[in-house]
Amino acid sequence: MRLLLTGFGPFGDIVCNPAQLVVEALAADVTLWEPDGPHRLISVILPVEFGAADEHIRNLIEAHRPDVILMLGVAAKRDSIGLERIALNLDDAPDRPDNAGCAPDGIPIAAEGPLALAATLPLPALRASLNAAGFPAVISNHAGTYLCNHVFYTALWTVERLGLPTRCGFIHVPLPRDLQPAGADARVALADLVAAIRHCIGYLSECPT
Ligand code: PCA
Repeated sequence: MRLLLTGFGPFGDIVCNPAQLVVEALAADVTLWEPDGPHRLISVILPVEFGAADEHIRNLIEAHRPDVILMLGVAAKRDSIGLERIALNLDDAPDRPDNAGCAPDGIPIAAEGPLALAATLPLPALRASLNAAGFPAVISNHAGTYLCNHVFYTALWTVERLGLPTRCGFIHVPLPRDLQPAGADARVALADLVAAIRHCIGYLSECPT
């Protein structure tokens, strides 16, 4: 399996993005990416900038034509791992400028694209597998209207435009207790998130549809 795995860097009051830490931990896991093993990884930390992240994800898909795209971002207010079902063709963050100062106010992402696109991963089966392994995971109906939704939509639309068989999904991770002030009541630690996304990679590599 050729996997494109993305995370995001810091933004707003997220000084250290757990999505970035999870991607970096998995990229460094030599048991997953043995030189002669079956899996190839392209891992990238995207900037929290609408324009730059958009260009980056399109170029990566065109250059690498991965079998699976798994994109990660943090959703600090959630307490479970969220498997995103729908990407909206909408950037809407008038009060939340990105790291380049861009604050779109209800702008379509792709003028010629449909209003929404659905993840092409087997979400209910993936949720069941995560839950059976003890990870708190739910299906979330949409990924917001900020950067995570933007790259999710752009990836799905790019795959569709190019006619690729690539399966594509977005996962929001909660803020783990290690990245919160001492005493904060978070359900998961960073190591749990790394293990959960590792579980997803294993599941997707064994389950072709
Ligand atoms: N989370 C934000 C953008 C980057 C990230 O990690 C979001 O949910 O859109």
